[in-house]
Amino acid sequence: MANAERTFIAIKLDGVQRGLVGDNIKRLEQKGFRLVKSEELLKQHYIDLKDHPFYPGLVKYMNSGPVVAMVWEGLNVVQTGRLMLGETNPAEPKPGTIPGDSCIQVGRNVIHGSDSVQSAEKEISLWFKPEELVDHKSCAFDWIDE
Ligand code: DAT
Ligand code: MG
Repeated sequence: MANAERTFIAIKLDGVQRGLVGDNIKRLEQKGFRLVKSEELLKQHYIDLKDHPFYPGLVKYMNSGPVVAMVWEGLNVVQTGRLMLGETNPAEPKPGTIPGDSCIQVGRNVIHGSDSVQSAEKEISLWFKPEELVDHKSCAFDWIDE
């Protein structure tokens, strides 16, 4: 590919603390730079669906480009995250949910969230080494949680 120079970019702790992660990524996307980091873990990630006819297509699609993998934390984050993510199938849209507002195809539903605390634990350990997960207290914590 032409213009394939690459750089490493990290949003630093003050950017994280100040809630500027999304805005900084948005600026790079808007400029037209391409996100490169790719993970080859998708077969394993979706292994429970291996008997479904859509499994090979799902893995192929998920492996065809970079994925932004994150771990988020907070009160009831698994269940509330799933509510924000809405139905798996965006043909049954719930306006206000992420897929409900951004997609039309079940196989192109933009965002994944673990469906239980147990699968979250499994998925987090598949995608990240324990030492990559930094325990820190956000400066906003006391204004959000108690
Ligand atoms: P979820 O992602 O809501 O946990 P899932 O685990 O059943 O749902 O499915 C995982 C992904 O597989 C889903 O995000 C998109 C794809 N998928 C599910 N059902 C599908 C179908 N009937 N046809 C094509 N892709 C499907
Ligand atoms: Mg699932």
